[in-house]
Amino acid sequence: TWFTESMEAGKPVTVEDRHRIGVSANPVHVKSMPQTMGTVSQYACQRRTTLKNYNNIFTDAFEILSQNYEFIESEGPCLAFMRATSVLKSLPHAIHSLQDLEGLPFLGDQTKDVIEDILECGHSSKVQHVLSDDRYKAFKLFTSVFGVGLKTAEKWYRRGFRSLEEVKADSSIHFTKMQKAGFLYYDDISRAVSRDEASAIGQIVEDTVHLLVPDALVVVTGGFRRGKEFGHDVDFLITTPETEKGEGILHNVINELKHQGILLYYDIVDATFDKTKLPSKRFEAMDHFEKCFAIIKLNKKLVKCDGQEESAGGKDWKAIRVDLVVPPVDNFAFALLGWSGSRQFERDLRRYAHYEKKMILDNHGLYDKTKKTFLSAKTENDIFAHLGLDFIEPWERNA
Ligand code: DCT
Ligand code: MG
Repeated sequence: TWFTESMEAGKPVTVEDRHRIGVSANPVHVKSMPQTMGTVSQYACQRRTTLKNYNNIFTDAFEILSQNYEFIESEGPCLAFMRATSVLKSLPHAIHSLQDLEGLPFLGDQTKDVIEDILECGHSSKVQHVLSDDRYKAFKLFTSVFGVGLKTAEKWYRRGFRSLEEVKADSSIHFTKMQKAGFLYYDDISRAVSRDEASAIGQIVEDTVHLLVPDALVVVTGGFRRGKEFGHDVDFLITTPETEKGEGILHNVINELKHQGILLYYDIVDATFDKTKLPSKRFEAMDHFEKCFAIIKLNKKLVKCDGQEESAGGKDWKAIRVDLVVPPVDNFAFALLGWSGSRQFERDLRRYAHYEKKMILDNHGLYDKTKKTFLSAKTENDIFAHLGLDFIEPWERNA
C-alpha cells in the first residue's frame, strides 16, 4: 500500500499523510477488522475523499455495476460495490496490482475479480455485458427523466418500451406534472450544470431571498459545496435567524421568481416536521423540511463563462434544476451536513453514529440513545465533535 511504500522510502509519515488517508492519531475501534496504523477506515466519514480520484478506471466500472444491481433491486451487491467505489476514491494512489488491495475494507472477491479483469485486459467483461444489457440501457434512459424513478422505469420497461420516443408516443400513459416538465426540458436538464451556471443561479436565488428577508442565509450545498465542477442540479439551504421572519419565505420566493418570469416548474413540499419524533434510521427517507423542487430559466447572458456548446433550439437560456430547502435555524447545521453529501458520506456518517456511538443522525438532528437526549449543534463542527470524529471539510466528502 502507499503507506508501506512511503515508509520503505524512508519518508516520515506526517500528520498530513494521516489526514489524507483518514487515519487519525487515535483510530477508533472498529469491530469487523483490526485497526492498525495505516488501515483505511470502513467509514467514509473517517476518510478524506477529494475529487482527485486515482482509480477512475475501477470506480467507473464499479459504479456501472452497482447501478445495475440497483436496477435489478439487488440491494446487497449494490451497496457492496458502492462501498468499494468509495474506498478506492479515497486512496492517494492508483491501484496497480491485487496486492495493493490488501487490508482495504469492502474489497472482497467480487470486486477483486473486476479489478483483476481491468488490470489484465483494460476492461471488465462483466461491465461490457451490463452496458449492452437491455434492461440496464432502458432503466438508465428512463431514470434520466426528471420525475422518473425505479418504479416507473420498471413499468415502462415491462410494457416493452425501450426509447423515450416510444414512451412519449403512447397516449395511454399518464405522466405526472414532474415528468411532463422532465420531458419538456429534457435536453437542458439532462446536460450537466457547470459551476458558472450554478453561480449565476446562486445570484438569482440570493437576490430574490434578500429582497424579501435581507438577513436570511442562503447557502449552496450538494456537489457544488464539495467543489465539483459539474452537477445535475443546484442545491440551496435558506434559513432566517428568527423563525417568525421566515414565515412563508419559500412561497414568497417562488412567487417572486414567478413574477420575474423565470420559473419553469416548481413543486413545493410543505414541512412535516414533528419534533416529538425520533430521527429516522432510514437514510433514503426524505427529510421533513419545507422544500421546493424547481426548474429555473437561466438567461445565458448571466453566466460568466458560457460554454461554446450550442443550446437546443438556439435559445438564449437554459433550464436548470434547482432544489431549495428551508430548515428552521435550530436544525440548520444538521440540514447543511445532510444536504452537502455525498450520499455515501451521509450513509456512513449515519452508520458510524449508529454502530460506533449508539446515536441516530439524520438531516434534522442527532439523538444519543444512551443519554436519551437530542444533542444540539450550531455548526457542522459541533456535530463532528459530538460524534467524536475529526472534522472533514466539504471538499473532502466526495466519497
Ligand atoms: N440528500 C438528502 N436527502 C435526500 C436527497 C438528497 O439528504 N432525500 C442529500 C444527499 C446529497 C445531497 O442531498 C444533494 O443531493 P444531490 O443533488 O442528488 O447530489 P449531489 O451530490 O449534489 O450530486 P449532483 O452533483 O449530481 O447534483
Ligand atoms: Mg446536487
